[in-house]
Amino acid sequence: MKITKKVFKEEMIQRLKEKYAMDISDATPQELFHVLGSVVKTYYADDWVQTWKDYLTEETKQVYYFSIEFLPGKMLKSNLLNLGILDTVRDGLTELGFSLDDIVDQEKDMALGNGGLGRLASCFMDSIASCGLPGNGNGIRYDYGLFKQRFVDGYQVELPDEWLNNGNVWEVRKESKAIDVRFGGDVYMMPLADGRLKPVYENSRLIKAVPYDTAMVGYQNDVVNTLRLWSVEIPASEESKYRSLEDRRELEDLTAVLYPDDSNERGRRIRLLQEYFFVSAGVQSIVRYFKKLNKPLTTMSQSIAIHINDTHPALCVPEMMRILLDECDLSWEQAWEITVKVMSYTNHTIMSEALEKWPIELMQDLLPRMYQIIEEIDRRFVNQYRKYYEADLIERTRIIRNGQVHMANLAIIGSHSTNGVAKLHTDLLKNVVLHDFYVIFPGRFNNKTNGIAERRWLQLSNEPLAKLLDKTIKTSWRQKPNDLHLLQNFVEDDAVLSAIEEAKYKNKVALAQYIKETTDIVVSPNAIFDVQIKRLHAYKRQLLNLLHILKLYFDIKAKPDLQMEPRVFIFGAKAAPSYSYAKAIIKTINETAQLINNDPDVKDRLKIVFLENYNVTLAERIIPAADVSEQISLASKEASGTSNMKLMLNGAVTLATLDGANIEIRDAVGKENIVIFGLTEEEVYAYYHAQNYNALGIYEDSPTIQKVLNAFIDGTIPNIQFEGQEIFDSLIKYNDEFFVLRDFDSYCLAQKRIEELYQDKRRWQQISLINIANAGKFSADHTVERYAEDIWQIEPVFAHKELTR
Ligand code: NTF
Repeated sequence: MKITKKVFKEEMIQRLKEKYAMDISDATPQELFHVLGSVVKTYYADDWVQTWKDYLTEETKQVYYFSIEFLPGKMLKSNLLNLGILDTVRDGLTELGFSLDDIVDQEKDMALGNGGLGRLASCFMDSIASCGLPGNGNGIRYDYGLFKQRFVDGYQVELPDEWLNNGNVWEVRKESKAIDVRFGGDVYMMPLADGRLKPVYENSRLIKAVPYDTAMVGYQNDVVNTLRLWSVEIPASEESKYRSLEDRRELEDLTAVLYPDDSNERGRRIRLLQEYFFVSAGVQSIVRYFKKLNKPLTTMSQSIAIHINDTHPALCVPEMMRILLDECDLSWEQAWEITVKVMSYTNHTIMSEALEKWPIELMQDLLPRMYQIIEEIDRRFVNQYRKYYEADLIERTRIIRNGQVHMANLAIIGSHSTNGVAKLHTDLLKNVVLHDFYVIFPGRFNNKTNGIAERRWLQLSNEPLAKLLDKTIKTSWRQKPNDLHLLQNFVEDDAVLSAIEEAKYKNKVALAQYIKETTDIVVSPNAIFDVQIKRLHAYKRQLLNLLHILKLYFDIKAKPDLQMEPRVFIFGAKAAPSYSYAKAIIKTINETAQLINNDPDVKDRLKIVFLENYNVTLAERIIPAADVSEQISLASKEASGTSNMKLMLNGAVTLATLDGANIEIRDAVGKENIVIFGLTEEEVYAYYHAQNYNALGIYEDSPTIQKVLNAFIDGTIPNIQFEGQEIFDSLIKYNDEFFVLRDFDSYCLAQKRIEELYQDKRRWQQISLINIANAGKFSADHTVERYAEDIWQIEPVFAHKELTR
């Protein structure tokens, strides 16, 4: 259907009248947003239904991406872009007297995730649909998303994110597709007359999982996939069991909140139940769908792939086994073969505190049948492999060990593929972290370097650059991100180089205005915008950035007329509410900002801006305006990173350690077009092996480091008596776990190099251009295509469509 401006305007006027009984001229932006959302929904409704039908009638193999987090951000503009009606709608609204951007502001940022893991899941959803791949998301519809962050006296304060307050126009509640999920009580196996065993449940509870579906609209290709998020309800049949209000509350709270830790696992009952809840609902509904196809269960892997995004959905393995054994009467061997073929797993971190483990008692208590099945998987694993490998190796890889269920072990043993998210990360999995598994299952390990949805991170968020690209290299890059390469031909073209700089400048002006409005800090768009945006975590080393800022500050204090390129250091970061060290760093950065921003001696050479409530929407504002991309984790610790890719795509120059995907970015742009510093992963491991890292020694040998660190405890930075000491101790008393001091000098030199490059204007413009031109490689479109081919064995649907048309 061709949507013209005229049709669109009429529809808006009519629907607004129907819904709010008013003329459009009287509508508020909120009302307009809701009406616009429902109009947009009608534009993809037919394709959504058709996509479902096509998958069913053509028996297309589909992937289900199970993730406990999705971080889509706002969806209005993305849907308009993908439907190909962004300009039509924008112009139509203008003619009606409204601005699309004001309406966009009304949408709540959907933040059902913490950081990289959840955002990756959402970039994948966009790319899977846009590549015409048959794939769906499966997750939890939390009533409250990731907390809203406020700063009060420089401290992080967490407020609830009531994202559903005004309703959610994109979701469709599908009551008829609800699923019962069982937990708790006791289970024993009863022998039947024919010798089979059937589970009998006593005192277990049933809860109802109700799906809410959201359309994942493909980029101008008529494909509309589904993100299915489950919400808990009490089934009518169980009403009588929930007499007290507390009982009800406990249950209804199951899908109330997202756990706000991005790597620490809090051993909480609710969390384990959440995991089982969306896994069980998802897997049951998949099997129900598969049965509609009337094919033998043994062929399930030809129709279905299930992806386990990090370990949180690892219960997919025993849940699929349960269904095949208890409900479909397959033998263990048959069920196991199917399960392993269907499942695949991605590891997203090597931080050991994030490797999920659950106490046996808790699992037995909450999920007794799951535990029985896991025990049997474990028993068979040990039995099968102890013939071939030494006992120690089997002991280290088995699932149940030291009173705990090891979820990564379950995911690896129960699936046919385990992948890391960048080359270095995958190598570390193979050679260090999961080496024992690599010995047993070498063929299961593979790399899939992360990627980003270039539609959101360039087409939508950076219109000045996108328009310039259209003018310079035509528009094919919008379909094929690799065509950004064409820009490379303009690396000597002065007009294009300055135009890129102008686009950046425009974005910096816009960000400067936002900074003024939200923080009252005045920054000059002529300064270097130096950006570090990511969760606050010790290994990501926001502290290293801060130490360097303090060094610059003391340089200025020592030499008041010091010439330097003015800099604005921009931070965006949330700390897990229980992570007190991370919160101490936030407080310290905020106090340092107060000190430096208000010191007249600094004369605008330095500014620190810590923007509140970093989320997808804020990232969309910051990234297009960034000059420098800070990717400074300790080598080996950042599995991949994805903000590095987004910033590069927007022409920022990367200042990085050789960690995660930074290495692949360096390989893509060439080492002259990135600034690398710091220990390598080998050097880090050499310290671990020799156990000879000595932070105190580094401190004692360096007057600069002494000066900077003493500022934390001698009152130079005000109001951080407690936090300053905590940070100082982490470095000196506890020997600097992430080698911040070891990398400090190297980082300062790298920052100097950034300044020199920036001062050579043309050189900087060229580096910026080269980064944009080589960012296509990191499109999530390519990443999901590789998952599709190597892991999921699914094919784009156009192939079919072309044939049948
Ligand atoms: C994150 N992991 C990693 O820390 C990032 O390096 C990576 O880019 C993203 O995953 C996506 O792969 C997590 O968020 C978690 F939860 F695993 F800690």
